[in-house]
Amino acid sequence: MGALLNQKYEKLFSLLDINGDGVIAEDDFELMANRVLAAANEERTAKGQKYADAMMNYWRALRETADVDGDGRIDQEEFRQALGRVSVNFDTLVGPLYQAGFQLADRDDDGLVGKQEFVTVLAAIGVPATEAGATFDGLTEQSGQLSKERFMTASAQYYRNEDPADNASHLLFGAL
Ligand SMILES: [Ca+2]
Ligand SMILES: [Ca+2]
Repeated sequence: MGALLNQKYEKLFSLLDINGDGVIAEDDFELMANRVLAAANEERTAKGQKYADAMMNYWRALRETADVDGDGRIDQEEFRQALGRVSVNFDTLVGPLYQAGFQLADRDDDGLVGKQEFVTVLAAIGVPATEAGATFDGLTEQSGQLSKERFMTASAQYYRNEDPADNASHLLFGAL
């Protein structure tokens, strides 16, 4: 595995292990969903429910692929090995989570997310606000509006690593 992809996977692992106990488990996903929904003020909306569902679906897919011994916990090495397999099916397994996340951030549903909306959601999953702001500027080339298409391209790039030159996508979750 390339060094860059490895760094990105380590970054993802550290964010997903939101309670910091060294393994990824269902409680991390519950905590993350709750934080994001609270930050977006969508705790009791259809949009919020869609996001929470997408997050649990992602967790189930990850568990099925990664949790070889079936104890419900995924350590860093299991995560690294499984993510490549999950990411092959980005559109069906991972994509829906990012779509739901984008919709959550897109308060007025016009298909565009502003910087503050973006930073709010990323800060809720543990990305420092300054790094999230820099990521937003990179993804949007300073245009101030992030389109759903650009966000989905960047999130797929983050996992698939098909275009090493797409620097903005590598920084999707902050500095590596
Ligand atoms: Ca954990
Ligand atoms: Ca919008």
